[in-house]
Amino acid sequence: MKRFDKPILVTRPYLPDLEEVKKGCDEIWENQWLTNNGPMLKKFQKALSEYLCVPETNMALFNNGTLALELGYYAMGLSGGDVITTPFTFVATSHALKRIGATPIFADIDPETLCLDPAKAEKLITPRTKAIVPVHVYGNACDVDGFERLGEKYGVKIIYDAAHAFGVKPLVVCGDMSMYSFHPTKLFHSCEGGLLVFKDETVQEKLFELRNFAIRSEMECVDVGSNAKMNELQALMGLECLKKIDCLLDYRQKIYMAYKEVFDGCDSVKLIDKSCNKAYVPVLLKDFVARERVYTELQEKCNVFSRRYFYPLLTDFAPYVYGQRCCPIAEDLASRVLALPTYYGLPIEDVKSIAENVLEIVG
Ligand code: T4K
Repeated sequence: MKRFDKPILVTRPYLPDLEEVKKGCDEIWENQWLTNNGPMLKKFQKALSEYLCVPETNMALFNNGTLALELGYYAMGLSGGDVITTPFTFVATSHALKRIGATPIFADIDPETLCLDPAKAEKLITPRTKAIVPVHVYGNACDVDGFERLGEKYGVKIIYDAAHAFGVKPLVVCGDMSMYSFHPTKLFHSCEGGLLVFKDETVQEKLFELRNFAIRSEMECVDVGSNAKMNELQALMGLECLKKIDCLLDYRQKIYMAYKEVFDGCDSVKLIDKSCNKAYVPVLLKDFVARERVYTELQEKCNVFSRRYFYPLLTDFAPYVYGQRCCPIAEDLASRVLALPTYYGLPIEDVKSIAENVLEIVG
């Protein structure tokens, strides 16, 4: 079994060319403008609009994905209502609902995509339901047609947590709103950051106000807003990373293919192959015991730090225990899943060795 000299972490952020970043810093220093809708933010917004093919009127940038979600949910009027969502996600999906006074109701996931199952969600719709929040988990596409039908049939909003789905162009314009996280653990980042893309452009003004305390003018504060503005250094980092987005996406595909080559035909390690952007490389092990063994031995024997995304399930965490045992598929998959290292620059030879180590551990 190969032991790496230096630890291999589940992910490392892409760091753009420092000289280019310094040039951008010169511009920021020149402007003496550091945050509050500055020129670098406007440049970043324009570049994203071109890359995503979404008009600038239908997007808003934030200082992180969690606040983007929180203010997006709030602007869509979800406070005080029930919102059907998945327990198989990062805590932020549901925390942001709770923080605006909405109640997450958990429905089970599709065993193939690991995303919320529209049929399971439909069974939980009641007159209190204001929205459904599916998550394109790992960059796996949700059943967007299925959710669109539910949105039309029941008049509920469909808001995607697309934190993992940057670079998947067909998913950009679906539902009423989508949120992208630009955290450094994502394949594309702006140090920290979040983006909302929305169908109804009239929401933009509300979001711009909400991210700036809901201050409309020197004399007017119109709601209980937050401080969720992306600053100029974040925008610069985002701009520089966006220049390399095609390479970042290509490299993830190469890593994925290297894992696939080793795991192909193996019954005890099943690569989840639904991800459109290969943002993560999750595998399913035979059972909980096998997963825990791989997780521990990779660390102890190989110096490889995989992660159990997403275990425990949200419904095992204190704020959401009321949803425990409603989602048997999610419970089963969370107990067997393991995300293996993937990031730009991880040598392909190392990927093969990690995969071979995993096979050796499972025997
Ligand atoms: N919705 C979903 C579905 C999400 O997955 C997330 C975030 C959100 C919403 C919220 O978006 P943000 O508000 O974050 O924009 C990480 C991230 O903190 C979190 O952004 C992410 N999801 C979640 C899945 O993973 P941890 O606790 O695993 O992060 P941490 O610090 O343990 O880092 C993971 C690995 O990356 C470590 O091995 C170290 C390495 N790393 C990390 C950072 C930050 C680096 O090498 N350099 C770095 O700068 O939560």
